[in-house]
Amino acid sequence: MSFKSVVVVSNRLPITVEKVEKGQWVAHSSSGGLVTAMGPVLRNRRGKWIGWLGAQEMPDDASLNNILSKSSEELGYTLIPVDITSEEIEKYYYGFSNEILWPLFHDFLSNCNFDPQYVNVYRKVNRKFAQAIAEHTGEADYIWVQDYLLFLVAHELKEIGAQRQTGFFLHTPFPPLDIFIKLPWRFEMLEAILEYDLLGFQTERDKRNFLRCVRHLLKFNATGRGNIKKIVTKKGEVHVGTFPISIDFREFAKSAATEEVMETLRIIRRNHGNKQLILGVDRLDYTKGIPNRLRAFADVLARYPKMRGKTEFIQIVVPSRVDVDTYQALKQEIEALVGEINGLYAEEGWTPVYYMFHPVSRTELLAYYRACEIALITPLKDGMNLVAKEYCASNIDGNGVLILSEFAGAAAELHNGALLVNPYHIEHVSQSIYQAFSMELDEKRERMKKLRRSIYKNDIFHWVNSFVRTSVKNSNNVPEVDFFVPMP
Ligand code: GDG
Repeated sequence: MSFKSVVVVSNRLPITVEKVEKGQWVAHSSSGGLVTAMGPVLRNRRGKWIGWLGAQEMPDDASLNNILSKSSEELGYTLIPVDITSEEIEKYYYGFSNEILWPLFHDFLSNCNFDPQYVNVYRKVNRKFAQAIAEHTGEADYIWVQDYLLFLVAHELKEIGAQRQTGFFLHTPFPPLDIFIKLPWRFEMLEAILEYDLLGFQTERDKRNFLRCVRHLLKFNATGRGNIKKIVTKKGEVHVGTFPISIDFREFAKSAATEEVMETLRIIRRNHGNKQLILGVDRLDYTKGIPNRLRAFADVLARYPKMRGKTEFIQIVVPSRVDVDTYQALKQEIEALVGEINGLYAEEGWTPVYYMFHPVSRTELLAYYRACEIALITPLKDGMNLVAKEYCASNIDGNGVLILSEFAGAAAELHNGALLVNPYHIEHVSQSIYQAFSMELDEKRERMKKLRRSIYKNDIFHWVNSFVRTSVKNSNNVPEVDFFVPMP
């Protein structure tokens, strides 16, 4: 048999729908790295993407069909929506996924709400995804499932008797045994994960944590040398590997040089004078370490008075889950810290922290990447952190400095050029900010060259191809010639 087509399955489809005037619906395409990378693979084989439309209110049938066929035609592959009710979203998405798995997998055990009502709905929605796959794909299709919201899909496919080759990629970290073991449904979850044919993790650390949980809790040992390990279970065999996700390097480097970005860059430089700019860009989330970062910035201003008036910290926070108490409290903590620092140090012509609580356009984001001499990326834990890679790819002048948390997946690849910090060690982060502020141009260039070379070599196309190649190699299926993404 040969693989006929690739089918990507993720919680969200790569479009969002919006109701505009007179009850009309419009679709907007998403532009993340995953969408860019999967596009050519899916187009080549007339593939499919299965996911939730993300709308609280569903369009009527006629509008839905219209939107889906138009978007599918534009994208060059078929979009298949999974219908999830708002009650299911509450318990599967906000509940089990984001109040249990998200904090647990980022080592925030105290943020977990192990509400027993959530798990059944999580199972039910994973079953819905499996049913959509069974209905819209065939045995010769390759099913590639994304992220922690859909751990049970391979298991549910088997339960309903649908034979498929499946791969799974985890975008978040995988926690150490001591933390994973606290999950009340740890055995069920681990056994279900092992029902995929290939499992991909962001880093060696995550793969090692996973294999240790499997060994300790289920008594299965992994075999094999090198990246890809094999585990034989009672139900079959599964391969496990590390596949660090990346970005479309060339696209970022090209876009960063456009006239539109240059124009915005000039405006930013004009508005901030000749200060050394430090940048932070994050979704509002307790894993991103924004308060610690602000404390480190306050510390560096206190320790090195000569930095006052000469540096500014631009922090962009993209609103997320603001109606949840923990997130609201985090927002207040951030805003209180920004107020304190500005209150203490601001003077005529200088505001130390320039804070935005809204997303910026892609053009503005690229212009900020170019304008800021230092990127301060200090998550307390992160699967990868694409902002770190985007900052370097957009740094076409080659003189930026990346300060990066040891606990971001990206640190595994970028440790040679970045200044690595422990985000919990405020004084160390503060020292690193000072080191970056006073670094000689030659050293900056040397470091940035290493960073850019590594991201260029291991870009998003490399990520897709290595995952798909491993799937093909470890299955009995012969690949079709155009199964891989053509390298740009
Ligand atoms: C998960 C894992 C892993 C941010 N602000 C703006 C904006 N962004 C874009 C960035 C970047 C993306 O959002 C954020 O990506 P991250 O990787 O940092 O984080 P998560 O969303 O948490 O993603 C993570 C990732 O999956 C991939 O596997 O790296 O660890 O948690 O692309 O550019 N874009 C625009 N305006 C903004 O204000 N236009």
